[in-house]
Amino acid sequence: MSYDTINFEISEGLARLTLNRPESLNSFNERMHGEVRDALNEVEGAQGVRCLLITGEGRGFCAGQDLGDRRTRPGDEAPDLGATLDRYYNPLIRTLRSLEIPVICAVNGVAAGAGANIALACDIVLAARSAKFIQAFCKLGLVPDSGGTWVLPRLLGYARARGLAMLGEAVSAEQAEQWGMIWKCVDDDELQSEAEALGRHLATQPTRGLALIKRAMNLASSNTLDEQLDLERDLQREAGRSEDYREGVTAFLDKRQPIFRGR
Ligand code: T3D
Repeated sequence: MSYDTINFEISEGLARLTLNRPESLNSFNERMHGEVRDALNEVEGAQGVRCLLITGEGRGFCAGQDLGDRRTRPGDEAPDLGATLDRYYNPLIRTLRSLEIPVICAVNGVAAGAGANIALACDIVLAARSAKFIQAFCKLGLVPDSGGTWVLPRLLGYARARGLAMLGEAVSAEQAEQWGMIWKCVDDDELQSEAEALGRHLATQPTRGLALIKRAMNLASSNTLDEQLDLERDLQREAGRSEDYREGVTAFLDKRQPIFRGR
């Protein structure tokens, strides 16, 4: 299927989704929401997709909502932004968090507004050294959305989360790495090759086990220790029944590299 606002391909177990409206820093219009939704449906439905890599075309990763679609004239009724969250952004974040494969985000440039929080919803975030993260919402009188008010305090603590949300200051990729907001900051010209290598690696790993790790991490911040211990027991029971676990142990004992099939 060909798209206007994204590039999307799947090969060797790795799905690559590139936001492609560089003239507006890959901001989201309705068409792009629809195309991203289609691509993610394909990822969810396809056999053998074992990792998803998201990045942006051009000098930005994503500047959030396309504000060109939000221009109003005096007398116009206020738009219902809650409806767009319900319809587009919230399902997107829920899908990224619940996909049963690792999702890598390669933040190639500025990530602002919902663009920043879409990146932070991914499992492993790499960012180019020149990239920055901006909670731009406050500059428009809005609230961080796409999970921003949930993820920022968890990653950074309330002091930094409040500061970023209320001031809208840019956080450089280096600062983001130092603060534990992202996995890694890499040189600009190495971002795509590092992200690709990571994606290829993850696409050969025990996909079922990685999905269970993701589930455990998703629940960790709302569970008590007792609940999390019970969850780990249940997930470990499930992981222990996978073919990949058997292969991992056998390969270790045979002193050879494991061949994981993702089952
Ligand atoms: O509305 C709802 O449905 C609710 C949901 C909201 C979710 C949200 O994401 S709200 C937040 C929306 N995003 C923003 O407020 C960010 C707006 N953009 C910026 O602040 C700046 O562009 C950046 C800090 C991201 C980058 O600055 P800079 O100086 O590197 O680039 P620039 O010159 O501002 O932008 C380059 C072009 O992209 C420019 O177009 P031009 O002049 O070359 O024709 C600019 O207008 C365009 N652009 C950037 N961001 C957006 C955009 N066009 C439409 N929408 C954008 N969000």
